[in-house]
Amino acid sequence: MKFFHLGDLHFGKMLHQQSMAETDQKDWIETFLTAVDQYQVDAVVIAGDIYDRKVPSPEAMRLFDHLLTELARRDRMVFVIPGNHDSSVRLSHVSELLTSHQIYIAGELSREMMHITVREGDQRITFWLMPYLFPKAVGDPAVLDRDDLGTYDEAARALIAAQKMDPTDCNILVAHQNVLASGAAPEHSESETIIGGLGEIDCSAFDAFDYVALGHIHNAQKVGRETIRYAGCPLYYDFSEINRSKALTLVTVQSKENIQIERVEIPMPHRLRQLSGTLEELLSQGIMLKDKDEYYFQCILTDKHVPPRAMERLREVYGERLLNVKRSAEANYSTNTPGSVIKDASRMSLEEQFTLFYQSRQNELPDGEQERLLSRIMEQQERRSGDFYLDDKFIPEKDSAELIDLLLEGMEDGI
Ligand SMILES: [Mn+2]
Repeated sequence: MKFFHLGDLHFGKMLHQQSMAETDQKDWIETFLTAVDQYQVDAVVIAGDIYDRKVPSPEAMRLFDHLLTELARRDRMVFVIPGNHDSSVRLSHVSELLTSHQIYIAGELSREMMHITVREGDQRITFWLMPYLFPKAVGDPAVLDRDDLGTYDEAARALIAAQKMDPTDCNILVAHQNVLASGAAPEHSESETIIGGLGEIDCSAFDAFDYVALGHIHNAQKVGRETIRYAGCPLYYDFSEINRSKALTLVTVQSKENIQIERVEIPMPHRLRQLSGTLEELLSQGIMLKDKDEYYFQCILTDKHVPPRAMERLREVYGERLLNVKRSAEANYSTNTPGSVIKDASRMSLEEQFTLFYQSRQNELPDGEQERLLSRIMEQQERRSGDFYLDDKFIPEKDSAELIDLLLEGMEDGI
């Protein structure tokens, strides 16, 4: 059996101010479907972060609708789990009905992981769908009912140990977590929302699986062994990804012992290009460029003093494809390059953690208005209970992401 392993689609993602939903993401789906036909895959695995937001935009929902419809029309199986950006309840809406089309979407965590067995001759291949997890959710009375699961690693191991797996099956896990090989952190990209040291699970937790289809880290890579892999995000979601090649991960299961992995390159709707120079240099370079339509641009200004209307003047030459203008002093500034990973976020205040997450998601610091909104949302959430754990222990990876979503929605709604 053959399948494409995808992750981190982030439908609805904005690249700077540009929405990708009706441009690159829409085009990517068509290219991807062509690859599905060409490679005759039996299934498509999507390892979380289908959407960029827990409350996706209508455009983003239309994309996922279209992708699933087209895969069902082609009679392909689809396995989906929610990532930390997705709402498990919204993502798995009507999922039971979809199983009749061989579309399997895991929803909220449960003691028994959703799993689907496919027979190929004598070989049984079982897909285990593990929704994005954190210790408190796994310890919940509705899941394992334990209060001794302190770390993500313990939680993942406990949940896996509770599954009735047949070791003669070819067992494939689909997960969306921060997975490391003996303490070595995977290579990060700046379009992720990850703070180093948080949510780590060692890859040995997955020893029982023959292939692990991971999402969460946006750079495609293996973790430890060849058969534990991050698919990486399919499109360029940050200018730091300029030099990465984007490709699909094609997995061929010959047998439990023989799993082949190939990288399949498909055309990108646009590539990213970063240019640097003084405003005058960038303007004349822009006039000379012939293939501007193939790129999205970021310009780094090296002028000592940034000339007035720099963005506007550059846009006259580069058009809407120019997404961002930075001063060179800010160009190397980043919050989560591997060298500057923040190790102990648990000692930070909620506001500090939020600021870090906001920076890594939005590429800028929250302003006064956003901070004011944050405290208002926190006040409201503290009065409620259920969705949030702010009253008890703040879970940075989960709660900051949710707060940012709430904040962004709040800004869009004009509250
Ligand atoms: Mn992601």
